[in-house]
Amino acid sequence: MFVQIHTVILRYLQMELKSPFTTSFGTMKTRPVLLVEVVDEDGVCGWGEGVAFSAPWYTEETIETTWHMLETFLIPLLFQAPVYHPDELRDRFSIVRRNYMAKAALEGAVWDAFAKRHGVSLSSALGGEKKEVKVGVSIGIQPITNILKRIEQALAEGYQRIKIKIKPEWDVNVVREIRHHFPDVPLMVDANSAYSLRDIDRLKALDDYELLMIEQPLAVDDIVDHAKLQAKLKTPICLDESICSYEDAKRAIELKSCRVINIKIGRVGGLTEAKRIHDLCQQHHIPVWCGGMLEGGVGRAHSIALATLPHFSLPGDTAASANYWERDFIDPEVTVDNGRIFVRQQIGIGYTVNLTEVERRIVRSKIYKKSRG
Ligand code: OSB
Ligand code: MG
Repeated sequence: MFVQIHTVILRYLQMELKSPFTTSFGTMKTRPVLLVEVVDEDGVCGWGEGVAFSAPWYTEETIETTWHMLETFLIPLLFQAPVYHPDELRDRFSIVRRNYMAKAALEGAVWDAFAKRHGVSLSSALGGEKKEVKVGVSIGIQPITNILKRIEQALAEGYQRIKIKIKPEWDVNVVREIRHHFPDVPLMVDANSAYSLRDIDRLKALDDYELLMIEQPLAVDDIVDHAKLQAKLKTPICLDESICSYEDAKRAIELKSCRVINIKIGRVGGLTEAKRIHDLCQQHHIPVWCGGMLEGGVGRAHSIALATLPHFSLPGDTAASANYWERDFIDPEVTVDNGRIFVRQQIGIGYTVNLTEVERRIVRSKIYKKSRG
């Protein structure tokens, strides 16, 4: 059995976040979403989501570069030949350097179509086993009283760990205050690369607060300095932005640049690569968890399916739809029950895309068709 895609539809949606999200880099109030729909010869559909933002602060990609890469290179490559297994796309797309979020968006849609053709859930197609996944929340930079309120609310909803964003001078003081109110809460921090080794004293001061991990403290491309820092910290370092491939993970593990890895489908170029990194980390006893990119429902569904793989042992960032949106564009919306998401067993991603909700937010869309012959 194979999937021959003959139509791809790209849709650019503008979503409004319920509350602004601030990281060490800046604030987001809206979230553009690139929805990718693929249709095969028998009319089977698959859905993927591009997770690049409108500006290149997290990685070099933006929603516009993603669109360009898909239109000019990746969709034509997909049309070129049938896909017997989505794992083949990693090689087929490798003639395009990097542009991982663009690749992941299209590959994810093919994975969904592939699972649907085989009559299985995306989770089983990937080899996932778990029937529920554990999740936490990521809380942006905001006045400390708001952070404390958000934590209280998240714990009441059962979320299994709290992550806060930090930046220089908004770190030890905030963590100390949180620990004062919540001495035992599973807590971690994410710096999105805001520090350098010159800040080592600030980072070492965080060692006193029983943090689960410090996510991406240093430069995106510097696993050498991360290794130096990890050697001086008790707290595990978790790499996010630095790990864009299996090779990156291999090098970081070898250099001891981190003790935990956050896997995001978009950042590593798709589900196939995410699974390879998962397997590598399993071999090396490096715990992994599934990161988030403030996704819409389709991206959220893909993350849930990935997190059912056995070595995803730590709670991920895939919170409920209602944590981000007044109304997500999938049915049902993603809900969290006592810090767990129950994995839907329907075929493919297990959620349906609500085209009425999609239409309300469309900025533009375009249909691409495979030429005959
Ligand atoms: O660094 O993990 C990150 C959001 C946008 C970009 C990068 C990151 C994040 C988050 C939130 O931390 C994750 C989520 O809730 O989806
Ligand atoms: Mg991060």
